[in-house]
Amino acid sequence: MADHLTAKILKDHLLSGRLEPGEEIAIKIDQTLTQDATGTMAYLQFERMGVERVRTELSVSYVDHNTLQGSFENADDHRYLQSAAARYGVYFSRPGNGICHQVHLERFGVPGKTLLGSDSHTPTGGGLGMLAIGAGGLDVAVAMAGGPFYLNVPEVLRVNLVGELPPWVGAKDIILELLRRLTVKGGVGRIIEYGGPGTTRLTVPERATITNMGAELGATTSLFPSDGQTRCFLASQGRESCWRELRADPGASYDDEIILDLADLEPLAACPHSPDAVKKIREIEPLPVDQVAIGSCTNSSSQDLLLAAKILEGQTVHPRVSLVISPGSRQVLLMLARCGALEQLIAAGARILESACGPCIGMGQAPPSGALSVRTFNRNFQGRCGTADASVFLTGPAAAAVSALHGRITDPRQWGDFPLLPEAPVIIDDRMIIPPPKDDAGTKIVRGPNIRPLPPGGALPDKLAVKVLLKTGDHVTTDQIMPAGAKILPLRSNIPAISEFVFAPLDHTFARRAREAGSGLIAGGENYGQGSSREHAALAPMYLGVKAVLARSFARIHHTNLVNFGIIPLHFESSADYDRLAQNDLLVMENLREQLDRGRINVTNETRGYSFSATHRLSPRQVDIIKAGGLLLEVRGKRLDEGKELKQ
Ligand code: MIC
Ligand code: SF4
Repeated sequence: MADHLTAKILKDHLLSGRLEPGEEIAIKIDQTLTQDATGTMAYLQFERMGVERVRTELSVSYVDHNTLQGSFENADDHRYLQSAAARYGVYFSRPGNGICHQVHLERFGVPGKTLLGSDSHTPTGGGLGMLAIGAGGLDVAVAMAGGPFYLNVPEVLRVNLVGELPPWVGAKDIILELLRRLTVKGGVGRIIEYGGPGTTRLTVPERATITNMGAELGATTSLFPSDGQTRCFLASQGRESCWRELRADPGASYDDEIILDLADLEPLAACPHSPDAVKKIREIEPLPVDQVAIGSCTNSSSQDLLLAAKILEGQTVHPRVSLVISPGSRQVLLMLARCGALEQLIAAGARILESACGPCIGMGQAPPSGALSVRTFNRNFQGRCGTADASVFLTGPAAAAVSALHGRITDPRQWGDFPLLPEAPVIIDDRMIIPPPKDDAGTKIVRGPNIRPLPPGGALPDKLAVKVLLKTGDHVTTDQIMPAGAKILPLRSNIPAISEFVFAPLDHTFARRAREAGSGLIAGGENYGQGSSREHAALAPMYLGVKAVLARSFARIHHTNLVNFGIIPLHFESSADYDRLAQNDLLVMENLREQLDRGRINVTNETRGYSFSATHRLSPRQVDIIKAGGLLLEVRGKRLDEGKELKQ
């Protein structure tokens, strides 16, 4: 039978279940990655499992998000992560070494392997032909302990790339065009597999820009074949021996297919406040620009930054614009320094930031009030940049650099003929990656005062009588449920403290009201919980007493995170049921355990005097997790593998 690439990798890693769309399967995870903002919690959970060393082929702990050290919290977490990595056999990428996805692509990714990461942009690795999936920290902790990763078999959408990109049109425009066509929920329940003649000229960093932003489509992951481009990239990283050819069999059939003619594309931008609000740049120019930010895990490769440097060479950033640049990795920064591009950027007035997430997650560089910021990033949700009334436009690096010069959003084609770019010098430098010692050699784990114990969950009661604490619209992001930014991110390992900010961007009274109510329910619209993988968007509401979320539909990672922390994700059966419900209504669900087994839950709205049915999309395994009060409680006493007991 002719298999697509997704089927080949899934078959190689299948532990249980059938490869039929919608079926729950368990797969073996070869590699894991964590980053500091989700990692501290993931290693605290891993510690609870009582496993001596990680059981993956490779696990890496990155520090790239919480790098502003305004006080002791982030530095304490970094020290905890470094000691936990040494203790449990994990590579540690030190602060300043770069953004997890860029460094993983450069130094660790291997075609055909599975990668599970506690960050929603883990699919960046699909640019190398890996099956790379984002998940909550607890799922990654289980994978580090040798446990399987469960997922519902997604449909596979083939994107057939044909034709050739015109000058000044890049990888970012390809993924923005897909976002325009498919929207932020177009990829939900799907893996996007790229193929066709248009793929062959795309380099691995370009492919990684595209697979990175598959997360914005809501896709489980995205992947490219492993071909000559892949080999060439791995060779440039001194890792050609990891290469193997991987492609779909001729004649493989897909659940759906779209054709994208690259020749038809032109420079695009995602307009505020959603990555799918895509327009042609020439239709929105010449809006005045206050800030330009080049970097993030989407567009910070040497190729991207060499292009920006060439555009800026010998010129000066417009007086109104603050231009900030965060190279994706220390290797990229070293390379810019060696070939002179760094000097060009500095001379043009760029403010060079460290190789980290930085402004992408609101860690500094918040734009001024009411400002317009052009960013090469992947998310432009309102307020994520740190300024509630700022407008963020997402573009490729060429449009960003040209806009920084003009002080207005500008189609990069106005710059002139596409410049000849210098060859990037080869630099391989792993000195900021600390390999784990052969054994734990008595490593002591160091915990600062910011690291608080995990809050306990509790077994599911048989009756719930809960108030609707909040009713939201569609596409609520995890940035809205559990905001990030320089003030809140340092509290990621302190759930009591961070829970004060739950839903703060939507309703700053939420935490107080939830505490007063003691327990409650959230009513959501479509695609509830899109965006970040942060399990804090489930863990902190759980801490505040949220027992269930009743929504029209959910984003994949958040749905799993809710289950993992014992919050029941329920679906409205009809839009009329969603419309009738109001904040503060009292909802009662009886015989909950039995009703969960049946898949349909009768809900009585005591306040308004009517009943309706809700459903769920939980597997029997997930129903058991919910009944136990969450995954950590459910795995207690269970054998994960090789007869090793998991401790609670
Ligand atoms: C993001 O881009 O939103 C983050 C910050 O990288 C998150 C992870 C987190 O919240 O720590 C993600 O994408 O998963
Ligand atoms: Fe970091 Fe931004 Fe990428 Fe998230 S999207 S990993 S915050 S660079």
